[in-house]
Amino acid sequence: MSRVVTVAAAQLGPVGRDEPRSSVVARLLALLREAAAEGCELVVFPELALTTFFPRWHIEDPEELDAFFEAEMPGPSTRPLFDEARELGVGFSLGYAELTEDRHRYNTQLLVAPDGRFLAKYRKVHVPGHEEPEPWRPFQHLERRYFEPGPQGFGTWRAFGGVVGMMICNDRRWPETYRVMGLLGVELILCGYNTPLHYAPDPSQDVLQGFHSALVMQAGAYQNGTWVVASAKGGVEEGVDSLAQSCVIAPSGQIVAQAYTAGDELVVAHCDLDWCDRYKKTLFDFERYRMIEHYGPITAQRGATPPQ
Ligand code: CDT
Repeated sequence: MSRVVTVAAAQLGPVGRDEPRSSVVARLLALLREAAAEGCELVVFPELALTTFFPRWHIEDPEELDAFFEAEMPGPSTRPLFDEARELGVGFSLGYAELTEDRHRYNTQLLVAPDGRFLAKYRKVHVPGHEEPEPWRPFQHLERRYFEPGPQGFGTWRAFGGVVGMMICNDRRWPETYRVMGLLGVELILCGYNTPLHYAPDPSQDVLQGFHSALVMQAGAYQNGTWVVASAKGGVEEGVDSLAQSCVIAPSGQIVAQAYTAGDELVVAHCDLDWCDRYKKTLFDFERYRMIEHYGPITAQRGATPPQ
């Protein structure tokens, strides 16, 4: 039986600070319908897909902040997406700001089956940026103020005929993200991101944003023998330019499809999950070749300890 999954990274262009959920959901629905028409079984939307990237502001009014979060999923404004996806028989993965009943806040990504069943929830582990406002920056990156790290860590789930994992934006820069999922047998990693092109602590990285994003995901895919589907919210959002370049990466590490705009765009690829074993059962046969007796520091310490 073939294990080809047709996937789409459903890239979004900018979402305005005042853009209502209904307008964003209408954009998601348009991408979903286009994906269904192209035979996609799975559509991957970006990180925090329902709103503007609000961590760029110091929001002091708790009500204003809450308005960027979803206390219910699906809620009244997102239900049409769930209904339409089930109707079309298309699964999807959606990033959003989650406010739990006991008021914990997570940067979250959901996985929903083509029949509408809830399959999995992932909460971002690597939360970047800063906790306190830093007025010297042209814009803030206050993710660490607004989100707790996901306490459940990484996971993989049987879905779409294979083993699926999720990561969110900054997670993609850390090799541990891929390796943990690799050790859980991952074959298809779904990732949403919002990556500003300007990195205030070291602007020399600005021109390298596209290179670094591709570099880490291509390496992670290859070293773990997995597909990666990466979906951006790109373009100039509220004056801040963000990386587009949504893409699909094969277990060979090659980019097999990539966005060519910074707006709403579907990036479709046919992912043969059996291709993963070419890497998982050869060069990266973990059971045979990993040398875990030498990897202790990876989980025993957080920071580097150079020699005296
Ligand atoms: N959303 C997100 O995680 N963005 C970060 C920006 C860099 S850290 C301020 C990223 O890794 O792309």
